[in-house]
Amino acid sequence: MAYFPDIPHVRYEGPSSKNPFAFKHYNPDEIIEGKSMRDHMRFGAAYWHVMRNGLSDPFGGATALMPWDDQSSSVDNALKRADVFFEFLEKIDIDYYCFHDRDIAPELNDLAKSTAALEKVTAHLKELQNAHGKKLLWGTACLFSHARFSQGAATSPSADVFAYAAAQVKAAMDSTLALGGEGYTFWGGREGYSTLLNTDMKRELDHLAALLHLAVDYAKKIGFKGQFYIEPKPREPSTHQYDSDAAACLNFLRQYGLMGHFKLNLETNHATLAGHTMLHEMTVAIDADSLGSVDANQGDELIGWDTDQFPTDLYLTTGIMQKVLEMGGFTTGGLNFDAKRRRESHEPEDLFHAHIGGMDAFARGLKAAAAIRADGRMADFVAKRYDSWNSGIGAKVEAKSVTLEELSTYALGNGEPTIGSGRQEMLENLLNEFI
Ligand code: XLS
Ligand code: NI
Ligand code: NI
Repeated sequence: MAYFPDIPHVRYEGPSSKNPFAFKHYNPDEIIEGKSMRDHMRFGAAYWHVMRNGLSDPFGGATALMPWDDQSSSVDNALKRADVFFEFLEKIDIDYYCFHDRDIAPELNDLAKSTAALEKVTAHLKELQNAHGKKLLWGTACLFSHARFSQGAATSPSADVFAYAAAQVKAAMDSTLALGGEGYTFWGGREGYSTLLNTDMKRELDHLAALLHLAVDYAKKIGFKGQFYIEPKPREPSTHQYDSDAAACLNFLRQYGLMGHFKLNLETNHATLAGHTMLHEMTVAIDADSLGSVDANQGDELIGWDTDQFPTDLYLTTGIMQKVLEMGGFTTGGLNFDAKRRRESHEPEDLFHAHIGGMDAFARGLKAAAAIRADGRMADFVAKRYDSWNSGIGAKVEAKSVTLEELSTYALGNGEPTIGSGRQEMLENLLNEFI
């Protein structure tokens, strides 16, 4: 272990610990609702943020110190980064990771060479996974950084660009399969438009669906059994991204016959960019039996960008874990920290503080969520609020055994309806009992 010499293995020391390199709340083996915290969370680290994000912003260059990285596009540099990453995973005690093809291996501006580099790094990652007992949550192809994708990848006006994107997806799927990846994600950063003046939206969406169908077919061919995900995001980088939110993604999947093949990978900051809360997005996905995985982060209300901050808001983590428990837990998915340090937090040890904070925040969220469920008052209130649907006229409507005329006759004979309070403030107070 050579790259973080001053950082110890991070362990659970309990809430009274003052050690900044210890978990105060995340106790991996603690059992909650019959399952260990480790298995509830299935934490993942994002290769792109941990290893490749120099922390530049639109006004300034990279600040992150990465003494192990010679900044070259050599395969050797890529292999070394993988070693650093696994030392990080080991010390922070995170079991899973996620990557883009071009995070782990260099873009060499030559498809054959880039693919060969990807294969080399993949073989090394496989050795590292075995040596450290780590697993791949999902892989993906970067179809948004290179200039060739500036006008889209699957939705490019150029069929040749589409083919190039398809080749990258094929290679990234091969690599994900080789690494036993439990999922494969499509995030359409450039799948959208800058202006409708030059855009044939119908045709572009047809092409996007075509690529996803091709990926599903290819998965069958190579025996990839992992879960496919679509990750919604409304904008940044493009003006409008087709996968703008959970509802839009689900509509797209239904329209193109892809519902059974894809679930959603929801990211908190993308929900807020879409003008929704994360809980709204999770509810929409769960109700359609389509919540797959979570990119865990949070945004900044004042900046309003996709700032990808580490999640520290306990209301947020409590809400997310309530939803995760409600759906019966993750199967292939997990909590992937798609989050970066602030530009000012440029030292390697900040990687640790950032992830420790996120893991502890989710541990507190999980405990609070389980306590709210055990208490039962919140669920009881909601159930009672809809009591009128359990019998009488409500039950008939739900059973679809009533006509509009019958409802009219019923209402005419029923007088002015009364309705109970929504009790929002009481419920907010109740929530606060657990935070
Ligand atoms: C960017 C996205 C991206 C995806 C993977 O905003 O969150 O990081 O998770 O391509
Ligand atoms: Ni993401
Ligand atoms: Ni994002």
